[in-house]
Order: sequence, then structure tokens, then C-alpha cells
Amino acid sequence: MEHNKSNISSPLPSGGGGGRLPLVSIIMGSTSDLPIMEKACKQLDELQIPFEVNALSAHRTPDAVERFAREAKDRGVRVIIAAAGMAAALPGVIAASTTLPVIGVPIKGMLDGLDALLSIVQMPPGIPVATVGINGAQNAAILAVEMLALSDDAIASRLSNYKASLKQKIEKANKELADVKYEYKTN
Ligand code: AIR
Repeated sequence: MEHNKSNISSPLPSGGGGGRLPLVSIIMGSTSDLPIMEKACKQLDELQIPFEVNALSAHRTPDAVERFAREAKDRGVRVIIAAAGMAAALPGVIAASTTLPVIGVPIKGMLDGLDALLSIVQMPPGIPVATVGINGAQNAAILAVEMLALSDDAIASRLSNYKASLKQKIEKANKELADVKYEYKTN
């Protein structure tokens, strides 16, 4: 998998992106979240959305997080996907310093991820974080693309093809289910 270049110092490998500016910024509390967040990267790649990915922590690198949030909009980023586990302050702290929509991904670590889910979803009035399910990185990417599609017909068309492919996939799977035999199965 290739990761795009970013102007934020990152422990992640860089490269690819074809010199495009990122529309979506994926940020995670630690590179230990990457195995989950790779699903978001893969989905954005599939839908041909330029993105960047960085690891910054609300607790370990608070100044860098605030700078990231303040500068993201001027860099052309349209949607931020922020993921963290445990006491997951990152999405909320970012949402506090930007008017861009922030999609939060709770990462399962302790307590089956409920700690992160509640930390991300229970934001005070005025500072929303659109929270997906625990480890819901792929849905976060799709939601981000749905936001971009509101003002971009080419993206809207790719998104609509993707949704149609989901329908075809389940229809095919259901046909295959017909070949599964059980003594008492009637279809
Ligand atoms: N985390 C990092 N800084 C603040 C928080 N809440 C989260 C990371 C990761 C978890 O703590 O998002 O899910 C454990 O991080 P690490 O680096 O110890 O593996």
C-alpha cells in the first residue's frame, strides 16, 4: 500500500499520490491504529480520492494536533477522519479547532472499544464528531466520500457505482447460498 506525502512529520512511509493535494486527511492517535485504518486508506484508493495519513496524538503531541486542525482547511482538506483508542480525545480536539467535518473512528483496545466510542461520540453541543462504529474505518471513508460527492459529480458517480457493486455482490452471494445443501433446507 502507498501512503501520500504530507507536510506533517510522520512515522508512516510516504510516496504515491501523483502530486495531488489531499481532499481527505486521515489522522490516528498511534501507528498501532494503522492495521484498522488501512481499511479507510484502501477504500479511498478504490474510489480514487486523494488522501493523506498521519499519526499524531492528542495527549502525546497536543501542539502538533492543534496546528494540524487549524491548518487543514487552508491546505485544501475537505474532510478529516480521526481515529483513536482508549481515552480517545483526538477527534474532538481536532473538531474544536476546525470547521471541517470530522469523522471519528473508535479503535478497539481496552473495554472492547467502548471507552473510545464514548470518548468520541459524546461531544458537547457545538462541537460534533460524526462517529462511526468501533473499528469502522471503511465506513468512515465511505461517509467522507459521500460528503465530497455533494459537490463533485465525478465522485458522486464513482460512489454510486460502488453502491451498485455492493448490491451485485450480495445478490451473487445469495445465489451461491442456493447451492448449500442441508437435509431440512427447503430452498
Ligand atoms: N492514544 C494515543 N494517544 C492518545 C490516545 N488515546 C491511543 C491510540 C491507540 C492507543 O492509545 O490511538 O489506540 C494505544 O496507543 P499506543 O501508541 O500505546 O499503541
